[in-house]
Amino acid sequence: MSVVSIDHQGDIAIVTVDNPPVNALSKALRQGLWDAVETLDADPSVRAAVLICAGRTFIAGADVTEFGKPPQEPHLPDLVDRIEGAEKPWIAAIHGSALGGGFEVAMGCRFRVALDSASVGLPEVSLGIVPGASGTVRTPRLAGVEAAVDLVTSGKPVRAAKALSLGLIDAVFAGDLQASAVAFARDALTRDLPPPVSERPVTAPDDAFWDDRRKTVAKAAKGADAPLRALDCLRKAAEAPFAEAMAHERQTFLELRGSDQAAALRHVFFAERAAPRPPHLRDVDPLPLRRVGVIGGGTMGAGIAAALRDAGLPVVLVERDSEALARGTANLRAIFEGAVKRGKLSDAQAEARMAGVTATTDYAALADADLVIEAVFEEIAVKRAVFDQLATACRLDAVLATNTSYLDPRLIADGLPNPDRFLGLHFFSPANVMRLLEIVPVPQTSDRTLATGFALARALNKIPVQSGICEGFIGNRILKRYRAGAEALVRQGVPIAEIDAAMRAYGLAMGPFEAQDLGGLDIAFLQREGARALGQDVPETLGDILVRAGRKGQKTGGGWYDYTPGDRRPQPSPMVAALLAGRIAGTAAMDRDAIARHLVGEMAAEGQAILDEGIAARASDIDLVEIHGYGFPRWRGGPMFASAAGTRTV
Ligand code: T1G
Ligand code: NAD
Repeated sequence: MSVVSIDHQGDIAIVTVDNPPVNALSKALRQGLWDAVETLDADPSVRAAVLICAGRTFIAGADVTEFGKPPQEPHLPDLVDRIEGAEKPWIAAIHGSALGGGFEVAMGCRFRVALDSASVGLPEVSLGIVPGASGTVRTPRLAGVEAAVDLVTSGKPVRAAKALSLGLIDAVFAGDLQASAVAFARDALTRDLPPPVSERPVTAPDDAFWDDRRKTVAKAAKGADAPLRALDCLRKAAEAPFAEAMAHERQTFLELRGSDQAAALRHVFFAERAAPRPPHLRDVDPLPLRRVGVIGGGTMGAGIAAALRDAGLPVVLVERDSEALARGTANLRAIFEGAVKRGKLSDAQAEARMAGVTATTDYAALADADLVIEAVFEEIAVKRAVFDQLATACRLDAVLATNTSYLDPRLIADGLPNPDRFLGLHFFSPANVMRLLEIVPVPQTSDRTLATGFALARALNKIPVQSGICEGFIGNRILKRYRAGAEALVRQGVPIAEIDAAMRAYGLAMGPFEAQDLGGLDIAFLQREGARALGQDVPETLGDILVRAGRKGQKTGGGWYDYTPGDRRPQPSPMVAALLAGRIAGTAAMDRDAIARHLVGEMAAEGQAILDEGIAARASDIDLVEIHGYGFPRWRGGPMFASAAGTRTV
């Protein structure tokens, strides 16, 4: 089957690309398009060409699977130039997403038209590279430099209407795209054609513009190289001749394509596509999700309910009594009001979110729920009582889930009728923001129940990772090892502030001690105390000493650091030094790279143990947990990838 075919509607040629699943620009496709230009240039009956794609989307970019291999001719920038130089004008007809090389091919066309549901973008920086086929050089010539900077350095696509307003496309249609594109072509031929995109003028902003953008792009990039390199390419495009700017872009693209950051980001790209589709569930139909119950309107329950409402799912929010229900409802409303304040939601949308919530203390309201997620106190007796009520209130086929962080979900399943419909669904706080969802089956969990957990993740745009049962599952177990490793360095005399600074320099939003002060030292302390109460041997940690001294973090004015009221900046604490004096062996100097390498190695060592025990299915799943649950820098690939690659650089 040819990936490119040519039909005719009178004097308009229809060039159709068909390269499933996303029409990626493989070598065969690039060659097919090159040949199509040659064929149509030689056909006197053809006056214009419409480039359209079969399947779910326009060309979604270069073929990422080819990235690890030497580039093969025809190279994409040459193909884009060949299309632009065709004797007959080409019109790109876009549906789905025209991304990366796909949009670059469209910019080689004389015109671009799109369905109103389509989007266009240049996501290359999310793969650690810059556009490599004129994206940084043609985009400013269509949309102007300012819009091009936003599009290229963010990597975020824009919808058709916005693309039209920016000048990235020339028309937006509803309905039959091909027919509309052919009519557009015929109409365009009745007038003088605009110049090819490469010949259109671009206005160069002043130095102040570039200085300002460098600051904002660097801040958003958080250590990733590609966005700033893309900014340099865009400045070249604004200030240098087209050919010189193209050469600069190509050189930058080839350099970054072989970089550690690009390798790490490609690893994450494929990991994010493997995790949501475990092979053993490929042919298993999930339970349809039409109505979801949430038990508990506290920190997690409100966040989970918000995530469900954001996905358009009706929610039944159940609390233990009317006062708690009022608090829970207020928690949920506060989340949407915050979104309105940030401009993410309109007032009407926030109201619609709340209108889809049935708030009640009556479990009978769950009679038609397809799924119920429990998020009540982290106490097994409380949870068991809740599931006793769910067992009678819910349909026998309703999926029942616990959001517990540390309790063994088997302790709940064992007392439950139809335990095949039970599993753990471990959300991360804030549950309507963090994309990670640890899916924890118990031995009785059926494949259909498990498939429903993965279907929920898809519906909520979450990254699902299946976890076996151990203390803390995957993420919190690695967090415990990471924190123990950091405390061990403190005991060796490495300053607390140095450790935090090292992990921030590595790319984390904050270091292990700052993070505990923000979240509260008492959460983990209570978990350790609970284990000790059950007779487990849990050695004292430095954190225990601080909590016992009343230092629970920012919420008590001090934890690992001191805080002056109203100022969240951490300050080294003489009190902490005194409290820990007997446990710190002098002072130890350790450079920040070594600190980061050591602590990432500790995470990876625990990850390897998790793999060896079969708690996680693959190392890349562990990387996803750290990236999407704990803010591990994406451009490092995750602790497993970074540690394996760590023989190169940290
Ligand atoms: N190359 C190869 N395979 C790809 C691919 C790509 N660019 N994009 C997706 N796939 C595969 C994916 O692995 C999965 O395979 C299947 O398609 C469905 O993907 C020169 C150099 C297009 C919005 O970064 O954003 O162009 O697991 O589950 O949710 O400047 O895929 O089924 O076997 O994501 O409907 C720039 C990346 C490349 C686009 C569709 N382009 N893809 O989302 O499906 S760099 C991108 C996406 C570039 C030029 C540079 C999404 C999508 P499998 P999916 P989806
Ligand atoms: P929380 O104290 O904020 O909220 C618990 C809620 O449960 C309260 O509103 C309480 O009124 C309600 N509740 C108690 N008994 C109930 C009953 N019988 N029926 C209905 N509602 C009842 O606690 P949280 O932080 O939201 O944690 C809830 C669960 O989520 C725990 O199992 C916790 O381990 C887990 N979890 C917490 C986090 C986190 O960061 N806080 C992250 C992941 C998972």
